[in-house]
Amino acid sequence: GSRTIALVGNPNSGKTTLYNALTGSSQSVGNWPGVTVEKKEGAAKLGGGEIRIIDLPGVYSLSPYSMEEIVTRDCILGTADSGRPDAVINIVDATNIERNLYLTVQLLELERPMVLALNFMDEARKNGDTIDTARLAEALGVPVVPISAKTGENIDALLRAADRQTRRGYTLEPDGLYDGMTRDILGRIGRLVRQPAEAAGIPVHWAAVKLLEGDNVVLETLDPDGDARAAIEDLADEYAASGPGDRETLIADSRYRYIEKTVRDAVRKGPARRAETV
Ligand code: GDP
Ligand code: MG
Ligand code: K
Repeated sequence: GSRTIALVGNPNSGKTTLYNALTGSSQSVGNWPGVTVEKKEGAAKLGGGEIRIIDLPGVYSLSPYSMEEIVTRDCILGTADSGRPDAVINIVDATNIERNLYLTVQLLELERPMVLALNFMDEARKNGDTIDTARLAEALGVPVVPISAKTGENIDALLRAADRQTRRGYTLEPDGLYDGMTRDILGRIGRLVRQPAEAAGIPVHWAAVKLLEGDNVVLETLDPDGDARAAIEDLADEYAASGPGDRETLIADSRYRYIEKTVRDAVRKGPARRAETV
């Protein structure tokens, strides 16, 4: 069958512009089954064949607090009716890279094949920003393709990179994403839920992240037995006691530290933007 690529990004990251550039006029719009969030699907042409493109709702996070977030993560996991996409294009606003990468690292936690589309490169260049895309790609463990969805710059290269990713099957989360404590607790939760996660077709590592955050949708989907539930709660309590804030804040802080370091290493802002941020 034909391969499927899902577009995921923050609101206003240029998703619709990219979707239109990739699919031309062959788009169809409907609702996700059972929900009122809009779903768009179309086809992009590549080398005589077609790739199915799904445009997902704009999101900042993959928590279970909004229908947009649940639709997005269910689609990527393949637990929705649309079938599991073979790869994800994560579209990122290059002029707001640090904020946009918060969604990126949550997508990396899903360990699906992915390409980062660094959009608004025309604006970033005007601002005098320089972004070391090779370094960014190495830090994140996924290809990074600078584009401008508005002008069409590098869209073909993006589609080819995404097509290559569809043949990979998975992406490995970067080693440095979590501090040692977070990694240790995640490993211990993962061992408790390996079986139900595999049975539900949910990546064990991602399940552990969500359970540590206190995600009740994932907890009820996996429905671990009473002993495992109690053990997970004990681990979450141990984690919460290890630093300031609650479990969700601690894991978010770990992500933010990784993002700050990555941006520090790969991005140099132009003179105008440096003045803005002091
Ligand atoms: P969405 O909310 O992610 O679907 O974002 P849209 O595709 O609606 O884009 C938001 C705004 O950014 C629109 O005004 C687009 O024309 C503009 N835009 C999108 N991509 C680019 C780009 O690469 N460069 C510039 N300069 N503007 C862009
Ligand atoms: Mg849109
Ligand atoms: K605490």
